[in-house]
Amino acid sequence: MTLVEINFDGLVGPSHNYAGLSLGNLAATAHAGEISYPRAAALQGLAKMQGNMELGLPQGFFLPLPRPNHRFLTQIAADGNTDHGLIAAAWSASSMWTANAATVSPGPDTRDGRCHLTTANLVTMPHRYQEWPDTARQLRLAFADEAHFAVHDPVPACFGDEGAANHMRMCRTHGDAGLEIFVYGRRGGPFPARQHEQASRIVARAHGLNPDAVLFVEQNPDAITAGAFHNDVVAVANERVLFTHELAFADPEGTYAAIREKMPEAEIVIVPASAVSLQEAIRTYLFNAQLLTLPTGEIALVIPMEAHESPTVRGWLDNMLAGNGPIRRVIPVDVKQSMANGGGPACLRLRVVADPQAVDPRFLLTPAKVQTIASVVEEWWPAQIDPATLGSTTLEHEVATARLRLIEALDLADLA
Ligand code: SUG
Repeated sequence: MTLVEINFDGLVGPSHNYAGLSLGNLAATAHAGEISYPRAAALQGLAKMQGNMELGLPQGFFLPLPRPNHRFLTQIAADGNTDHGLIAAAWSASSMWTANAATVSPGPDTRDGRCHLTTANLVTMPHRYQEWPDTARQLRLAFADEAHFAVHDPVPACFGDEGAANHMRMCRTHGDAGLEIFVYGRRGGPFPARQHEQASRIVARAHGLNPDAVLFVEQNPDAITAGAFHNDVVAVANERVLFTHELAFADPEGTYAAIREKMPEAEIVIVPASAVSLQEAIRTYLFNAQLLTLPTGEIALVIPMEAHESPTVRGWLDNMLAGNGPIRRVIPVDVKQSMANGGGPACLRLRVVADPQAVDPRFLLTPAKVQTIASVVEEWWPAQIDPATLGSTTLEHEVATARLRLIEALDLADLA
């Protein structure tokens, strides 16, 4: 059995829009009310997946969830007088950010040797809370093989859980036992702390993690206040490398020391605020990057174009590459449509360490499937959406038909 890291990206749904629903997510709030381009958004996401696949990395995907979500509209007793923001919630394509779909503990870390996934409850925001039942259904299909996987329902809704976006794993190689680092928020000025400590602790217990190979770390409240609504906006880890902003954690020195104690070979790459301010890091999503081990063993950072285009960030990265640190390559990608809603390259993927043979092959990307998905998107995805039109029956027909065409093309009628 070969355990490898598979990145499962969320295909951007046909209802992708800018409704401005996420308080504390500065990009989403800034773009509220603008016209979105779902077709371009989906093609950008697909190009990112294709790029990573062409680097020789296994790539998976998840389908967009059914929108508008009639189950949610019924639950909120929507009628003609319902607030437009709540109606818009039922149309949100937010499941594209699969880093929030679940928290994943690979088999080498767990008591029973299976890969455990806990579906995130996403209770803090209504448009995200509606995701989990359909997400759990999709996870149970993709990871149906119970000899290898255990998919859990969410933790109780009194504890906010936003999944892998607040979870980092460090290890020698992906297939070795790792150190799992759970980052929670306590305070965040005017913004909610979306990941609760107790949710993280429940997930760690439910996954059967070794208590000696787990850390619980508080996120810096100033980072939340500055717009880092998830830890993955200010830090990312891969194998022995942690790439972090100096202001990511409430107690940075204590956090680094605890990591080094448990994993002496850890390499911590810290970007000081004097080089890149927290504001610039959050504006450009430098840390919302995919930190990947290429088949050559080289570690690469897949960053959003916004980071590449920032002279400050670019200057820091160029210096880093000129030195002899562990990150040897920087690859910029254009995911601007997702970025305008506060979702960078890292938000768009869920990392699962597993044997690809154990995964339902319908969720694994191939060059042929890239073509299939691209042609469905080009033919059926709306070119643009004005969020004021969410709720219209014409748009509903367009969005539902588009998703159905994709389901047919990918032989995933189980998710219809
Ligand atoms: O939950 N944006 C998402 C972005 C999620 C990013 N994920 C990670 N950091 N892993 C969110 O805030 C915007 C939707 C809107 O406003 O219409 C939104 O939900």
